[in-house]
Amino acid sequence: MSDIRLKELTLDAILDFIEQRDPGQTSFKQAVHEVMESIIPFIRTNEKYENIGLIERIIEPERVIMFRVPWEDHEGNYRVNRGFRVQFNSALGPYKGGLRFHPSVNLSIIKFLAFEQIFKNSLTGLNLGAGKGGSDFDPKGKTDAEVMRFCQSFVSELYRHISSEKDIPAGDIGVGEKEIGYIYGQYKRLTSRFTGVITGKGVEYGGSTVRPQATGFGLLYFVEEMLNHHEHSMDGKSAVISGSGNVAQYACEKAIAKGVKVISMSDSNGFIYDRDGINTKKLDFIKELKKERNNRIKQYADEFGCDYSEGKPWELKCDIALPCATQNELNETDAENLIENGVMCVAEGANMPCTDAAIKLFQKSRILYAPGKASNAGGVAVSGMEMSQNARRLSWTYEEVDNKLLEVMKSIHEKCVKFGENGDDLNYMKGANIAGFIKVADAMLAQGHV
Ligand code: NDP
Ligand code: 2IT
Repeated sequence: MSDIRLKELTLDAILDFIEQRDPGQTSFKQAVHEVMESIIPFIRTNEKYENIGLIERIIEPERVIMFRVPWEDHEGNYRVNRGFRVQFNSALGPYKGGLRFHPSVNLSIIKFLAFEQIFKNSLTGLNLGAGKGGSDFDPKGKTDAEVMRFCQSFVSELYRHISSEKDIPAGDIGVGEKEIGYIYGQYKRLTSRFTGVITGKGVEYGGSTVRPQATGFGLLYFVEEMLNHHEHSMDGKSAVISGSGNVAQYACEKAIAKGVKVISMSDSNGFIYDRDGINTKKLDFIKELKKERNNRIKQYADEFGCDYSEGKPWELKCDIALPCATQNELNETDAENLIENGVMCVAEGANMPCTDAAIKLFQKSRILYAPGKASNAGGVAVSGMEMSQNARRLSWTYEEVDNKLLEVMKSIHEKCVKFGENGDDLNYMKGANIAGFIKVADAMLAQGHV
């Protein structure tokens, strides 16, 4: 155990190396696998990245923080959850990435998310390092008072590890504007500082316009770039969106605005199938519904009289599929169904929603496939803009931020095109990985063996 070394620059050797040091971290291994598949051939043809321990360093977090989060439920029972913050890479800037509250959270999941964030944040072109955190706390079934007490306890430990210059968390699954408010309030109480230490804040206390919309809108801006690049358009296409949370809602809003007919949204119980398409009014119903964390998407079917089924929506026929819920929600069988039904574009709003086998199938079938680290980078990009506004104590207008977001998504698409060339094909995964890697690797090289 004391002297485990990476023996050679191959995918198997890297995955073995991880398994020996951190047995059973399957999600983390999956994320590393996805990136290294493109990076290894690239390093082999670029000598400056070889033999300097770069791979060993890039897959090892700079710091892992795990802590106890004690809190009291509404019946007066003592409860204990586990908190995490993985500060993965600061070559490009302060650690940046969301916090996830979900019962499935463990170290492997937080490491996979923080690892993906390295390349995503690099692609935005902003100076953002990468981190991720969260807890195995389940906000479902909890009262607001319980969630607030939990957040306060969580921050009572986290606050000493973060600052506007060092590590700036944000939201993710289970952490929306309400939780961000509680987290920020407690940080301020403990430090007496009103700084931009967290993003996704309400606009009235330092948040940025367009941050709630940013990931979903950015996803659709990216899809439009992909389609236009391949001489297709959005107008008149049909789409299936999984999830009905922050990312899914604003993906749906922008899709409708672009003339796309969205026929499905979902939650962890099931999905609705609305043959007429979700319109703005019906989407407003979903937004209202999801403000209460225990409501279910089935209530949409009850309200509007459309179909509802348990399970996942990938058997529905559509032109565009946008997985916006969680990791590994779209597997090989789902990919087969989508392809059989004539899907032309699959773009990830969630982090790592497609399994490796599903991705391979899309690529083999020449379906336009966009990896999350490129297509969902709009959220963290606008978080970066929130940090700039906070540092300069000013606020940009909705139009200013929206235009900047569009420019970032266009530039990420350009980078994917530049580095994703694959014979007569375009591999967005390869393009995103290599473009993201180069900037981080060069910064790491410049900063010495740290
Ligand atoms: P929310 O908590 O707002 O919504 C999550 C949605 O996904 C809900 O509809 C939820 O259903 C569903 N979901 C969660 N877990 C599962 C599961 N195990 N199986 C099926 N459905 C599930 O989170 P976000 O919209 O913020 O995040 C969604 C995805 O987008 C995540 O992968 C996140 O990492 C990623 N992302 C988020 C960004 C952001 O800015 N928020 C930025 C970039 C990526 P239910 O209510 O039933 O749990
Ligand atoms: O996965 C992600 O990029 C996020 N959850 C958003 C991170 C952020 O810092 O805005």
